[in-house]
Amino acid sequence: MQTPKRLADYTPPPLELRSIHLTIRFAEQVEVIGELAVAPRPGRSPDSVLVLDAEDLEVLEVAVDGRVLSPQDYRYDGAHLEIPWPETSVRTRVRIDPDRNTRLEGLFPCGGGYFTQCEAEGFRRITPYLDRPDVLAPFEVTLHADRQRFPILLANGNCVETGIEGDRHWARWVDPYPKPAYLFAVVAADLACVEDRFVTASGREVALACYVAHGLEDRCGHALDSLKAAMRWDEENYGREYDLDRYMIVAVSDFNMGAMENKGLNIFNSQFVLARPDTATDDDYHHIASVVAHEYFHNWTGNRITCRDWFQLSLKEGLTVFRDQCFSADQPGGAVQRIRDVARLKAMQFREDAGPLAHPVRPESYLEINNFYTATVYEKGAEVVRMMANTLGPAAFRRGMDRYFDRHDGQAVTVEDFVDALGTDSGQDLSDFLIWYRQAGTPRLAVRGVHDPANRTYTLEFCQHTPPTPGQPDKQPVPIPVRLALLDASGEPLPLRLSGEDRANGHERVLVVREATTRFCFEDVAVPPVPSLLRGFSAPVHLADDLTLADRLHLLRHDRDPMVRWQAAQQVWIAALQQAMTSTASAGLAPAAIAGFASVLDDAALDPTLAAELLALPAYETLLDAFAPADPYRLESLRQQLRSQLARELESRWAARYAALAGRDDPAARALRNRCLQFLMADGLEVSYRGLCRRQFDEAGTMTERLTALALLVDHGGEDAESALAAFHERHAHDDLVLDKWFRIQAQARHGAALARLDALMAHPAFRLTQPNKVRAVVGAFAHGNPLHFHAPDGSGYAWVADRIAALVSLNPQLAARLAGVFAGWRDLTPPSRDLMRAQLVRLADLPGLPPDLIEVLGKALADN
Ligand code: B3K
Ligand code: ZN
Repeated sequence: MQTPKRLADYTPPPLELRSIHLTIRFAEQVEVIGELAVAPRPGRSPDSVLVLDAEDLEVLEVAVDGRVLSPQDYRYDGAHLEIPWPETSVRTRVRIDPDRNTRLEGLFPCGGGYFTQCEAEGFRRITPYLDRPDVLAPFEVTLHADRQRFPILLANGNCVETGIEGDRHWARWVDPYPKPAYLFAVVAADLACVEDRFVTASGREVALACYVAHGLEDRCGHALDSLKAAMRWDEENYGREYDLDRYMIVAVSDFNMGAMENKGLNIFNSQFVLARPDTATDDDYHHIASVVAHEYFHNWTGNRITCRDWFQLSLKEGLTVFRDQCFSADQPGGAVQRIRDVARLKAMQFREDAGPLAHPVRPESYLEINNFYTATVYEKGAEVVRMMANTLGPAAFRRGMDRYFDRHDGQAVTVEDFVDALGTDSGQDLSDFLIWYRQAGTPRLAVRGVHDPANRTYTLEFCQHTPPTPGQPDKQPVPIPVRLALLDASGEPLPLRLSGEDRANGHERVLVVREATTRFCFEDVAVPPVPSLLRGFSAPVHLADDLTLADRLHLLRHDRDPMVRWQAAQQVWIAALQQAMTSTASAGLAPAAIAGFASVLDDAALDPTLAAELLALPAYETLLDAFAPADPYRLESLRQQLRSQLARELESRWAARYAALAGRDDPAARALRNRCLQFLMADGLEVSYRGLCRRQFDEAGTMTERLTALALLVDHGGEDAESALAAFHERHAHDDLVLDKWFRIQAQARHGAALARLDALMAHPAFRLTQPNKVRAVVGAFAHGNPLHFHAPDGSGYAWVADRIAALVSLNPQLAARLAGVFAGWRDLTPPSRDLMRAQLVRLADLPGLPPDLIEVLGKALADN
């Protein structure tokens, strides 16, 4: 039984690594020679033995300080290599078997080539090493391989030498920047290369290269453009330039995650590189830009300054997500970026924070660190950085970041180091925000507004409370910055004067709620205003306000803050659902609510992208979070009924707006047009609009239009759907990435016998259980995006997913553990769903030989807290 690792047990590395030279020979078998130059750590006396991380290697030879050891002089147990204490050097020669590597950690095969993934602990599967992020060293890497099979040989840094020996060749790469092993990468493959260049602010030329499978060269343009935009943005906004002569992006089809920020040699899931208007949707374009930027931004936040230990993961991830979110908000179409980020936070992170897998942004213990690349570490972590950035204001935040880079460049540091550096120059103590890093759970912020006509005051009373989470029964208050305004009857913000101030100070303020109960009293408020709260979603909290439907519609119509408008719209839906859930009579959207949505749809001056967001129903996951424990089947059915109601009531308007946007060919118009089509295809109305939908499918000029139409057709089934699916398949049969969309749409469709369809998808020749994108497109899409069938009242959906997870456990534990997380929410359901879901967890937990990834997730999901 493995014991958890704990933040409290941190000790510095036993010695210093001066450099590493790695030689990898790709032949029938792969041999790796690791040469480490070591030095004592000042102030630490030598031990008798040194323990190196070394997983699943065949150890062929070990030499210490130049002396080759006989096998009795070292010990290897498959996980650690114990050797006599070295004075100056260690040399190991090992054999590895990448062809059997379906876990996609360490060195793995894909499409005839070899690639690596070392974060978090994959490097130990390549060579014995001190595989921990606080051990930094300059790397030199020499790769030898067959010229024909592996014409491309890449590693981090700059290529300094190459050579040819018969039908083999070699390349030597040097990365001068000391780095932890998790940022190591190599590639040996036969790939096409698309080149570009970037001139940095100081005039240095950087060669950019995008490596993809042959034939896909025309799909790299957007990734390269995004890269250049990100490079410029980091110079302009953070004063950070790129530091090597070469920046490479390599696309692979089999990858556990989105992408990896290896120094100078990013490896990407091809999903986040390849795009052409006929193969990728507007959303795909958007995600590519954001992932490319994210990995690029890591060069400073993560690579130049890295984490002391894996508990500090959010130091690089939360900060880098914050940076990529700001970048995306600055790009064309960025006006709704914040809304999309918050929608995602609410759907994923809030649920995580409310369930058995809840953990602080900086976890305190783990069994398997791969289980902590979570929405909490990433997205909530980004929210915490955002709160501190907003508290400081742009100029002081920039000074704080400059201080951070200055003070810690080349180091492996902690969250405390970051928070301290941020506040130093402006003299602001941000240490209160450390509670956000320590404490799990989403705070509930209840607010009540009281107007006193006699004294012309308006008091906002805030009460915060964070519910208990596993291992943390009692919570402290956290600082909650609330950006707010008070709107008058015409929607204009009032001047804000707090009691004790001698004059009004702006029309929007940020007030920080620090105590369990905090009151703010505003003067000169003649009539009750409508409070516009948490503008820009200024803190990651559940806001429980006492607004009426009329107040919310007032905000939806008039607020200048798009975020508040969106939150108001979401609340209107949630309130209607609340009513429908509790009453037996047919409840629905009130006429005023329908009029409110109509006014959004009719507002020709409104950015169509924003209109599309304001007209979106809350995500199913968000609803589950709001209504737990709930009958998932009923919840989704009611959600569909409300959609149908708004569809019917505004039918002619949806149709008119749809038609009016027909002449436009831009992402904003497509977003709203697709939203209109979605309502026109709601249950009850779709019979009349199938033809229109099919026409959109047939005549689409972009994947965005084609895919939305296909999804809506397939959701309802029938002949049109089948023939559209066949046409789509025929058109894209040889395009692996586009086929994923075809799989996904069918996995999410409500119509028909879902499980039979899923089985058929898995039998499709393009489906492989060893390709995570396919598994996510079928199993993941079904579990997360098909509530009616996944939560089928007989439990068959749960059993089907659990069977697939069981099949994945030994192939790819990381992916299996991630998928198993979908069952963690069993307590949010009412019986019998809750018991049926729990039964699948128990079944999985009983499987023999479970890896730590699964032991941790299943154990937590089942624990009584
Ligand atoms: N740092 C990687 C994620 C690694 C996940 C390891 N299980 C990608 C990113 O966040 O940029
Ligand atoms: Zn990242």
